Amino acid sequence: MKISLPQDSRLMSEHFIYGVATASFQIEGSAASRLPCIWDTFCATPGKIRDGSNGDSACEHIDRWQQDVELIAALGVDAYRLSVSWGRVLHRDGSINIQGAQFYIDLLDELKRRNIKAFVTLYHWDLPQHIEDKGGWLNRETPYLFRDYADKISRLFGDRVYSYATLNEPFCSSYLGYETGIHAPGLAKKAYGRQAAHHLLLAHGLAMQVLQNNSPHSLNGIVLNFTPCYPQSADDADITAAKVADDYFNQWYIKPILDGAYPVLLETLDSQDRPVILDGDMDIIARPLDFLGVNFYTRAVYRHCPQQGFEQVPQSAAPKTDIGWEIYPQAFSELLIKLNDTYELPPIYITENGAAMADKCVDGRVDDPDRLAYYQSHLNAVHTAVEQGVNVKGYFAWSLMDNFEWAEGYLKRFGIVYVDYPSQTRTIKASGLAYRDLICSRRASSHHNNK
Ligand code: GBH
Repeated sequence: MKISLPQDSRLMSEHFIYGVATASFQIEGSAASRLPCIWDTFCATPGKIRDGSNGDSACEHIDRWQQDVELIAALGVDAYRLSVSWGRVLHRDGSINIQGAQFYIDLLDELKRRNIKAFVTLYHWDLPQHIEDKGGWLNRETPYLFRDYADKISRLFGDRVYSYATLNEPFCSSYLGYETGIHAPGLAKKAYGRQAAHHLLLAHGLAMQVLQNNSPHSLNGIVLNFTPCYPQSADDADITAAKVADDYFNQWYIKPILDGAYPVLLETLDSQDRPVILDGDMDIIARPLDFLGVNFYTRAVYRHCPQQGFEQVPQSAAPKTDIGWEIYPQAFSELLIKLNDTYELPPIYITENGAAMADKCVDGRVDDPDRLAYYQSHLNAVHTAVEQGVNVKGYFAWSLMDNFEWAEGYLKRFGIVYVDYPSQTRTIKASGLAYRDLICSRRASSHHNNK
C-alpha cells in the first residue's frame, strides 16, 4: 500500500516541506526534572483522564531522544515540529533552568546536523502550575510572563530554529480548558473561556513582537486548529446555526490576528461573558505573521436549537476514526479555500493532520491501512486546495509516535510510529513507511529549472 499524489503536484516538489509533529507533555516524561504543570494536576484529579494515566514517563523521550531523532531521520522528513516545556526551561522565578534548556539545545543541534528543520512551538498547553495558581490564562499578567519566556528562549536557541509558533491551538487551551473543563485546568464557565482566549491571543501578539526582534530570520507565527462547521440542512436556521458555531469555535481565534477584530458575535454575548479588552490589545494581537499553522482533523455538523442557537448533530452513519471523529477530507480543501477567500493569508503550513486508529503490533509489524487511507485522502485534499491557489508550503503528520492523548490517556494512538509502552519499543507503522516513500519519491525538478 502506498500514498501517491499527481507527479506535477506542488506537494511533489522537493521544496514542499514534509514533517512529523509532537508536543512536550505528550512524549517527554521525566516530570520530576521540570516544574509541575496544569496537566500534572489535571491527571492527578480522579476521573479526568480516561485510563487514569499521566505524563510522568510518557514516551520517555527525554531519555530516548537520540533514538527518536534516528527515527525522524529514518522517515526521511524535512522537518520536525516539537514544543518546549515552559517549566523545563525556566525556574519559578523566571530564570533559565540550564539543564532543561540544554536538553532542547542538544536536540536542536542534532536536528541541524542532520539537516532537519526545527519547527518549535513555545506553548502546547503545559502551563506551569504556579502560574495557574495565580489565575493562569484568566490573569492579565500571564501574557507578559509568556512574553518574557519567549524572549529568553529565542535568545538561547539562536539560529537553531527554522520556525517558531507562539501557541498551539488557543481554542483548546481556552474553550476546552476554561469553558468546558475537558482539558486542564478543568474550569467550566463561558466567561472564563472567552477571557482566557483573549489573554492567549494577547500573549501571542506580545511574543510575536519579541520573536521578530530576537529571531528575524525564522518563520514566526501561530498554530490554530479548525473544525469546519456545516449546516445539517439547507434551512436558513441551520445555516445560521453553523455560521454562529464557526464564529465561536474557529473565527474567534483567527479573525483578531488577521483582521484585528473579533467576530460580531462578541457583541451578542451576555455582558458578563464578554472578555475585558483594553485599548491597544487588538493592535498587539494583529501583528503580521510570517506563517499560519493550520491543524485539521475533522468537521462538525450543526442545527438550530432555540436555547444556545446551535447544537452539534452526531453523524452516526459516517466513517470515523478510533477517537470517534468523522472522516471527511472534503472539509479540509473547503476550509483552506474559504480561509484564502476570507483573509489576506500568510503562507500556510499544515502543522497537524492525522488519525487515531486501534493499532496492533504483530510480529514486529503494524498494519494500519485505515490511517494510510486517511493520509492519502487528506493529502489529496491539500493538493486540491493548492490547485485552487492556496499557498500551502508544508505538511506535518500528527504524530511522529503514539503518545499521551490528553483526556484519552494512552488509549488513542495517533502515531505513524507504534510505541509499546511497557518496553518503550518503537515500530514504524505501514502508514509511516508509506509516508517515507512518498517523501522520497518527490521530484528534484526545480534544480533543472534554476539550473
Ligand atoms: C490536537 O488537538 C493537538 O494539538 C494534539 O496535541 C493532539 O494530540 C491531537 O490534536 C489529537 O487530538 O468532537 O468531533 O467535534 C486537536 C483538537 C480535535 C479539538 C477535533 C476539536 C473536534 C472533534 N481538536 N475536535 S468533535
